[in-house]
Amino acid sequence: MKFLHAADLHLDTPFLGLSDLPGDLQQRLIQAPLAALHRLVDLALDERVDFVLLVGDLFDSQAQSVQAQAALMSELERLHRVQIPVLLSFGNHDFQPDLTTWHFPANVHVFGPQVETVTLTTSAQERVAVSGFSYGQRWVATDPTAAYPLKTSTEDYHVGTLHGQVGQAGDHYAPFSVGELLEKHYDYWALGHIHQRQTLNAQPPVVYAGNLQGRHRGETGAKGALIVTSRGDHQLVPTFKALTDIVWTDWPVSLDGTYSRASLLSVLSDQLNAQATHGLQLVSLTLPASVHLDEGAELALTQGALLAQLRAKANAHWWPVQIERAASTPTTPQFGVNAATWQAAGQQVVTATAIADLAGNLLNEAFLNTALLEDTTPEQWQAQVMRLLTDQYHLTTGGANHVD
Ligand SMILES: [Mn+2]
Repeated sequence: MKFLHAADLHLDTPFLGLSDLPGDLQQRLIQAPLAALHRLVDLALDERVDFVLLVGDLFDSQAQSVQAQAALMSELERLHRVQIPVLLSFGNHDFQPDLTTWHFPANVHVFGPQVETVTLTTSAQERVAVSGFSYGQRWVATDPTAAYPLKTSTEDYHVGTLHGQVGQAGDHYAPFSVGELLEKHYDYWALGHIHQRQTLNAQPPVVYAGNLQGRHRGETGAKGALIVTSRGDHQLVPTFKALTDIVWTDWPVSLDGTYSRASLLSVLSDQLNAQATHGLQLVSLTLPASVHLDEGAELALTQGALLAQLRAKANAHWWPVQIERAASTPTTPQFGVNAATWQAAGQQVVTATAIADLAGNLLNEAFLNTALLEDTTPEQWQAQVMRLLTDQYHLTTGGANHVD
């Protein structure tokens, strides 16, 4: 059997912080999630999959644009026409208190707020059970694993779908442990929520498909979906398929010697022209700490003129989002705390719960709500807060750990 595992489509994603982008690139980017969805359906048709799993966060928010809704419906209809079932759930971004307002094509099963199991028969006459649930509210703070049934002997395969992340009861995104998932004896766990594609267990696979389209410079690299195929030994094996040609890239530039504004500009644009030859790369450049810039180049870098001039040289395949210089590694602590102590303090103070408590009623503000709904792990929150602190107060910790 063969199925498609995708998650975190975020069809209405706002792509914050790109107001400087030229109009045509901005339009391409705004259309990118819908274009990726169209390619996803193309892929399902080409691969003749037995079914499609969409594991939460189809939309960026609880209320959607008519355009995104219509696009999703018409893409699901394409699958309906060839009788490919779709099993989908809503996640923390697009949680739905009332599923009765949705009218999907007949090939679509929407998981309800309680874990339920659907049984399908593949083209090879295998029986496949698929279990999952949707978010009915913004947070699911209990471990959902107990509600998933064990695999039974009447099924050839059992697939779990789960939008959440590893954590403890009280965490906001359906906290689970990999061990608990494995105890269900499923053949595959299709995860959503974390936007970075990753494998939590190799066999049976417990896998995040990642999101369909990177939405900001923190979501780098190829994005797409997984085609999962059964092998002769009954194991299920996921294969990544890229579905977007607009990719965010971190680029540590290699530079050597001394540069004027003009020579720096030409070496950067030459290297970008050579490196980015297809699709569109939204590039965050980092100059090495050791590079020597003359006065004019230094001023152009710090005041933004260098970025503006590089943007003027951009072609259809690359766009510089920002240019930074790598922080030089300090050799002596400036405030008498070592890196390990600093990290330990951060872990205690900066927790998802603490941040949610601090936010309180501010969660009613849409923009803050969106920021908090970002799929940020406690480690990422810690890194971000600690980085802000170090930047703000020019703190250093002896350089043992680069916070990134
Ligand atoms: Mn998401």
